[in-house]
Amino acid sequence: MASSSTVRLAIIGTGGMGAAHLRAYQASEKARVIAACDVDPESLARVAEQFNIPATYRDYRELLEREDLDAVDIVTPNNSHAEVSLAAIRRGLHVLCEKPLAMNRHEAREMVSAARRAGVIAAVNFTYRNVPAARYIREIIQSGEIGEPLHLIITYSQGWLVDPASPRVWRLTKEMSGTGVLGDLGSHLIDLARWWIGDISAVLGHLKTFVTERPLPGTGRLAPVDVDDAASFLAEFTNGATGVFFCTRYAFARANTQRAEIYGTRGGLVYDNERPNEIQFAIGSFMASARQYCTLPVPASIQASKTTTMQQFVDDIVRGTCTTATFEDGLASQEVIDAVVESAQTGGWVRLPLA
Ligand code: SOE
Repeated sequence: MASSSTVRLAIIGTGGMGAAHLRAYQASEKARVIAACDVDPESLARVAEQFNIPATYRDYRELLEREDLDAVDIVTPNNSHAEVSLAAIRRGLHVLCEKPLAMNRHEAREMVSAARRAGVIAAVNFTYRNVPAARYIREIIQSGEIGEPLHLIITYSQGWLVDPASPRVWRLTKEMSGTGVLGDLGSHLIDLARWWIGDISAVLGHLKTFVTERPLPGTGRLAPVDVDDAASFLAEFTNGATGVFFCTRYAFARANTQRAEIYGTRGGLVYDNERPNEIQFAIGSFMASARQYCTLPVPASIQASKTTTMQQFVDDIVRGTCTTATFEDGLASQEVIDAVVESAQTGGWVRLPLA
């Protein structure tokens, strides 16, 4: 490490999410982004200038030859997460990788084993763990206040594909993305569900593609969409709770809406990411008989400690322990994604773990 409290980072991938990560590093006193890498020279130059990054690379292998790096943040399309992570881990670097962790569980398993062997911090950007309401929900469930969790209904709605002119970007291709909305948004839901309730033991899935061709950015030529636009699945948790999951890119007039209802033996909770500093709750027999849900502000202490995965990653490197979502969490989410894909293909329940 540059000094005991400075972490020298490189960002790999300078698109929209890369810039969002860089803004987060700007807010961290311990982070120093010393290099950026992207195959797209224009985006690379723009971001390097905007964030004052001294060195740029078109090829991540050249970047990884540097001797002065502590960590990399991988914000590339999904099909390079495994390759770039494994190369960085081989160099002994700490890695933060965007979600979904990989294209499938096989890649994700290799990434987990490599990170364990190397003893590096290996984190995944499951960013919604940092929504104050999501953290409060976890605290309440863990406190036992709502009793044993029985049900989770969780949805994630975006609407950008309702527009027929919405272009065929990489997220709409199996080759670069693996799956569609299931990996992109469903991975977040699976992670929140596991973080709140526990592991998932079986799923029954359905995937739907509404529009199978879209105009390519730039040329406008039509190109195939070969991934899911909407994904839904039923789930059973290992603790016996049941779950209903739904995510779509076809939710009219929705930009980025997550909702969840959690029902336990003695209480219920409601989460809405668009109201990040409050939850709704009903706990105990008095509220049960009144059939009332009340709004509860998230405690000031939780609101005040709001952070980003990027800041946590940097702090974790300095501290030497991973406190955010790990590659293991990324793998667990990936296993569920693969099981939903298999279930959608076969039409039947699929039990986890998969072979
Ligand atoms: C695009 O669908 C996207 O940016 C996702 O990739 C993010 O993970 C999600 O947080 C917001 O939407």
